[in-house]
Amino acid sequence: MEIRNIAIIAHVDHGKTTLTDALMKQNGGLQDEEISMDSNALEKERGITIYSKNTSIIYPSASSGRPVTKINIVDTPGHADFGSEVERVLRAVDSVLLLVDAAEGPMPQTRFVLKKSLELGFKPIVVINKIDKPASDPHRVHEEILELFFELGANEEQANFQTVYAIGREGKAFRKLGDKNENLSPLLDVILENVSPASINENGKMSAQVFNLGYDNFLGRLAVARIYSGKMSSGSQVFIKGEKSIRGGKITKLFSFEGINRKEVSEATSGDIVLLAGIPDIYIGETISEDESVEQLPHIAIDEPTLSLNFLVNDSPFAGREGKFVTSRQIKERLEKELEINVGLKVDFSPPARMIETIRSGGDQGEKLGPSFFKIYGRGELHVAILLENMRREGFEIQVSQPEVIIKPARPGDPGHSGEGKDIEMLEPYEELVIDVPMEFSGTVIEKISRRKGVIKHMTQKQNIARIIFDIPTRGLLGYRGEFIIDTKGEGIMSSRVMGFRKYADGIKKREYGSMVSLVSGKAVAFSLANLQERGIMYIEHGTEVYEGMVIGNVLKGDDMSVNPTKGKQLTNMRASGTDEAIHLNPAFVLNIERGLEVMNSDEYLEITPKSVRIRKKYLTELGRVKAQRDKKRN
Ligand SMILES: Nc1nc2c(ncn2[C@@H]2O[C@H](COP(=O)(O)OP(=O)(O)OP(=O)(O)O)[C@@H](O)[C@H]2O)c(=O)[nH]1
Ligand SMILES: [Mg+2]
Repeated sequence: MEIRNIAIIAHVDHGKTTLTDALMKQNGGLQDEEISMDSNALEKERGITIYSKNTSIIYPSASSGRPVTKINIVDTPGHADFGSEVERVLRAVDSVLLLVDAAEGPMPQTRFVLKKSLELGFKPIVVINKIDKPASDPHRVHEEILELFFELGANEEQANFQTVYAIGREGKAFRKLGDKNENLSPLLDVILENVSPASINENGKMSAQVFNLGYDNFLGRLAVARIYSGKMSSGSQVFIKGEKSIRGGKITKLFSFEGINRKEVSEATSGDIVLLAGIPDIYIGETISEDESVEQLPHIAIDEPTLSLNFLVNDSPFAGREGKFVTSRQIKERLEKELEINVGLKVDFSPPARMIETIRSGGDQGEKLGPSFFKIYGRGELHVAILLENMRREGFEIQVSQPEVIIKPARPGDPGHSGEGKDIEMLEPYEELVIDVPMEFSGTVIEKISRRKGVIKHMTQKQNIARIIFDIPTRGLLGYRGEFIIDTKGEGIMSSRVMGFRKYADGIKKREYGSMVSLVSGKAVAFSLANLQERGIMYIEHGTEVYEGMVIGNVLKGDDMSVNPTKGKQLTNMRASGTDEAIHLNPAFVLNIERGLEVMNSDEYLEITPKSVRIRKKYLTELGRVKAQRDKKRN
């Protein structure tokens, strides 16, 4: 059977997974209506794809009388934080479907994934999706895509791309606007016409390349690999060639993708995408081959992290109340497991070995726990937040410091160096930021972003919506999302992605508000919150338990402010009914991990437990904070 290998790529939310699900439903890959490619719990909850995943369909159906083909499809995540996944996936396929929302048009991630595809020499098939949207404008979007192809240096053949129109949610595709059709066959036919069959070099020596990793509790590390030649068989001895080592190994189990499921097979042939177990230290980009003489396939680059933060043992006064896993050793083991599959993540397990004594609730007291924090390097706030969210659901308690962007030196001639002068320059990550806002908000937004060192690259207007494209240091963008939502009354859309490291920008002004810190421990009461909400936005509600040093809200004007949120009204003997109802509390800005990472300050930790997310001062007492300030000034 012939095989075609494609990936579906697009900006976040342009409909990749919905289209993949529909392809599976119509072509026998999915019997159960409820099953989706977004199978992970967090993916379901958030409606975004976090991990790229493989599936396959058979088309046309055996009953059609036409020759059947297996189409391996990789559904990729659209969020920029997971962009490095896409880059790897592209190396294992022969073509891509570039989905573009018929109303939004090309967005930052569209540009990124298209650029990578063109560089690899692919001839993308463009799918203008969601043409059912009232605001859709497929003609305009087609023009914009064509412009983007040219701008990214597409050659003539690439720029002469095939376009298919689709309503992924209804499982319909059309070769031309205005066509009538009830299924996705036109898209599949275009794939068969345009994507060459995966090279069937069955008689050559086996060689395959790993482009994704997985983990199974019984089988250990798994590798997803594309076979380029020969046959791969279960139980066979193989050679592995990587950047650092050449070694032997044995494939203990082999699976091929059948729909969304993996099916154990004894053998797979050139052109197919397989999952294999048995090689515990296998890594992205490594070549698996029959014997040592087979040439190593070109290396696959992995994007560098852009920000870092520390993971610490939770030592807040409420530590150990909710979590099952709280020690440094447990956190370390969990991070080691994460590194098995989370390729964009790096962890430094050996920061200064400050020993701490932690008292575990009910556990052995004062156990030496080793280094008290680990330094985590990630691809963005969401990348880190997803890891933390998974950990808390598994029962971990943890504290983290404020994310900081990675700053690195560059010599003249190094990538990112401005070329001005001969000095070493410090570089920081920059992003391309695309903003769509109603015209009336554009002034405020431009002003705020300029203060954060964003520079306008391009500005257009359609109807009443301005689209503004900026270049901005990641550092300037950190913590801005929440403000943007408020400033645009929830009507703005912002989206960005890291473009690379460039010269460090001086003088970024961001934080204009302070923290409201509790002076006491106890239960917050409405009476006192009603007064405090005059000064800022509260993160807690009536009845929330607080501790000394916990941040319970922000202060819109000025510096930090210490307060007592537990102070009730003077009790009188007489119960004046009705008076309490007069207290009007604004809804609290309840923290979740992403919001917390965004609004926390550098002298604070975010405390994460299975049930709570709190911000706290590193130094819980006011005296401690004053001393720390003084020491800082002295040094
Ligand atoms: N109007 C309309 N909405 C659609 C269509 N296809 C998908 N959607 C909606 O668009 C949203 C995003 O769809 P997904 O399929 O999750 O998008 P995605 O590209 O996989 O998103 P990420 O994986 O997070 O990048 C969902 O709310 C879908 O219901 C369509 O054809 N028309
Ligand atoms: Mg998706």
